[in-house]
Amino acid sequence: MDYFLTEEQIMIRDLSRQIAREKIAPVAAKYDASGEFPWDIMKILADNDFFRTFIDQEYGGLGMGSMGLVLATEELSRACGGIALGFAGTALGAMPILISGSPEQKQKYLPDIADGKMLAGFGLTEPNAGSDAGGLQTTAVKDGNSYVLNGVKHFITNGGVAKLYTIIAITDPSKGPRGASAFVVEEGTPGFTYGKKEDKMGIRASATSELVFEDCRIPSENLLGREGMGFIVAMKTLDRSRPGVAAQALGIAQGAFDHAVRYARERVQFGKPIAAFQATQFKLADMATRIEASRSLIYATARMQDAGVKDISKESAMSKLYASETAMYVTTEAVQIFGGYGYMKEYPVEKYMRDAKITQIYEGTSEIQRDVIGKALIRDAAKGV
Ligand code: COS
Repeated sequence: MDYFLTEEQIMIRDLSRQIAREKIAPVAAKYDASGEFPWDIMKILADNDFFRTFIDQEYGGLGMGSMGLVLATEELSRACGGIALGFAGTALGAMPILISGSPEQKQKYLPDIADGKMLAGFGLTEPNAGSDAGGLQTTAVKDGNSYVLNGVKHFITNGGVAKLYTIIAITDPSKGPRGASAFVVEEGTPGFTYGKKEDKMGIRASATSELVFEDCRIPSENLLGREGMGFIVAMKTLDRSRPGVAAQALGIAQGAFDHAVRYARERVQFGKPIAAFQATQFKLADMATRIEASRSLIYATARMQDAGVKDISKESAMSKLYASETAMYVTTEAVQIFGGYGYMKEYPVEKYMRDAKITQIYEGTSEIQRDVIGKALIRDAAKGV
């Protein structure tokens, strides 16, 4: 397929592909086994201006928009979905500032993120508020020129390695989701500590940790947008970041597929390579078709966003739903093509299968994506669209 990418987009795609192949693939298994954070790769990404891609030019970025983010995330994830997340999770953490930060707030934080001096994280999820993002319990109480935060955020990507977090907390408990507000909290703020570091099934090179707020006082100028806008900021953030997760899923699927085709051509059974059997070819055909369908949907959604289309909730949810289900399907089939070897850690495909699973869960489960799509369809029908 030719997606008619611009020269700049081809450049970021090819550079990402090269870094993935030369720098990430050789260390993917090591970081998967150790669960350590890949600081050396983050430095390579920073040195190659990756953190500039999703930031506007006036704040030190390259302004490559959603397409830039999607292309880079896809290619990096092809080698390792976990390592790619240090990058993509920073884009997610920066998103509330990009969406609702004032010019002063953008000037304060975005250039350092663009320079790769600090990673970012997004704090929405709590132990009792996962899919039900409206049920947050973390509070931010106004006190003079400050807000005082109390509560726990958990399963936070880049938790413990990021220096800056965008946090959604309740400022008016009487108003439900309309009582939430968005804030920036910097590492080292008194009253802000890291809790449990998670030991995960997949994406093990990605850091996931709890953020604990105990009478954590932050200046009122850390409020993003207006009080009460936090839930909307969170939903808009997810609308824009879900194509990124979809791209991560796409990269994982493509990576597993690459290994499966290579293996099918080499593995000889019954006197010929298993790629010569129709049973294998049909599997590869279905895998490749779903991968390409995911790519088409994701790129189309990213282009809608970059063209300034305001409401991309439905398309964004469709991209994430379809690509993550595809990643699970393709990686499982890749393990099947490898047979017994596929089940062994000595071979690369079982890791892809473990890494794929999270894409059906985080930034909204597949069930939540269907909920978002379904509601949008009904809304469109009511409007006669
Ligand atoms: N953009 C702008 N506004 C939005 C929006 C969007 N994408 N989605 C919802 N809103 C607005 C609604 O219009 C509504 O506004 P009003 O109060 O003016 O009517 C408000 O937000 C509440 O919306 P809704 O009633 O749909 O909220 P629900 O509590 O039913 O929750 C879902 C909606 C389930 C979609 C939301 O909670 C969600 O996305 N959950 C998943 C969270 C998630 O992805 N977590 C993963 C971790 S984050 S890394």
